Amino acid sequence: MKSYEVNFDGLVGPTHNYGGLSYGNVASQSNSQQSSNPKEAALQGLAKMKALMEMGFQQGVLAPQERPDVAALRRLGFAGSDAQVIERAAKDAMPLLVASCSASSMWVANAATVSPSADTADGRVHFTAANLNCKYHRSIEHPTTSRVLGAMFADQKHFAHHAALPAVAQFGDEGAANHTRFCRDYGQAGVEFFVFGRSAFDTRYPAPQKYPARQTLEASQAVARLHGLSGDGVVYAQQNPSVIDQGVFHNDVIAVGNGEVLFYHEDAFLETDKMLAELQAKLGKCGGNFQSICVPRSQVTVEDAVRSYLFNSQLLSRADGSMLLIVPEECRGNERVWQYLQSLTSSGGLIREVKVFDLKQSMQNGGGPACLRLRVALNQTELAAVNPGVIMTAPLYGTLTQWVDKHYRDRLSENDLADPQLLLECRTALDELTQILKLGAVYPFQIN
Ligand code: SUG
Repeated sequence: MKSYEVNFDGLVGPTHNYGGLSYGNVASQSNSQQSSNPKEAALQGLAKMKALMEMGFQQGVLAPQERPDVAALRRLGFAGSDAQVIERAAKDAMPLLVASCSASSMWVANAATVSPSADTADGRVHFTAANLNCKYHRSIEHPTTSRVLGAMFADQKHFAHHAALPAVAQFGDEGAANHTRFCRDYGQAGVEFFVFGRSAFDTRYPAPQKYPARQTLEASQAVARLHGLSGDGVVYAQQNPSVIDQGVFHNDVIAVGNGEVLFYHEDAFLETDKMLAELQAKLGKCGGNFQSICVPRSQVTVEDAVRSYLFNSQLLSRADGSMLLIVPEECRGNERVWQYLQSLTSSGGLIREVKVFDLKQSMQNGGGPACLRLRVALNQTELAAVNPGVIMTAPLYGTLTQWVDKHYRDRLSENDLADPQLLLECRTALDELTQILKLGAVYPFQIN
């Protein structure tokens, strides 16, 4: 049976703004307080989805969340009507209002960890929503994420959903951004590669000094257990703490893998040789031939990687067996990175082509092409069981661009977040969206 890697991209929500909320994420901090353009952000994301669909890849869409999150503000003690909750938060605790308005759910690489059915003990596709426990504005995503994923992958014969891990730093989990799957074919058992930043319970592992390590070893292990993965099908590796301190807040800022290939920076991991040998041995047992492409620091520095998001690219397998890299425009703007990419594609290796996308609105908050997508490997039967409303088609692209044009503002600054009208605009837009994507009631305002 044929199998596919389906990319589900996060649709940027109407409150996209630059809140400076992510300590340790260089772009988020340096663009704090700039005014944003939510309409442009959403259209840039949709253009990428359309382009991939037109190239013949399976493409889906993942809905944004209800923001401002009034219920979250109520939990923090703000009371009254919805408009009063927003006004009071704006007056007394603006940072909390900003956090409750973040459109950060667009970075769906952090929505969940997904294990394909070929890897799991019960032969179903498993999803664990990420608790995103490291940042308050992201920790409020998982309940809605779970409902949206449940509405997209509803058939329990094929899909199993797990609630987010306990909401404490010891189980900090950032989802697929720290998870890669290697395989010979998407439908065959593969090796799931979990990268963590620190251990919560074992002091032998080093930790970064400056910025937080968001993912713990214990969280990765719990996800592997929940999904019923076999020991032979899992490899754990530690991120180099010094790159976290240089702004690599997720592993997908310094490495990307697909199929049998890992594309990574020389400084990305600790004990790299041991890790590569384990990946090779375990993928070998699955009939695969593990290959790695190491980008040397002499050609691309960690700073270049963080600024250009070279590794936050989508590494896609084409029908002829070659690979394509989807990179953000910022890669073209960095001379060393661009030179490296030219030599990579002309060397006769596996990666033959680079395609560049303008995702500036998302990039300014530290979200590149890979952050914007959640990969779900599915066989034909499973793909047929996915809610068809979320699979990208030319008509759906048309409907969604019109929907964005109708509902989104083209300028948003911090003061606008205090406007209770924004909440009404968002709810109207999202209510229509759930009908377009045939999701049913998934948002708090639709349920309560
Ligand atoms: O969690 N930025 C996100 C970016 C997530 C990128 N995802 C992956 N690498 N997979 C984060 O730091 C910034 C929001 C703000 O500052 O307004 C933010 O949440």
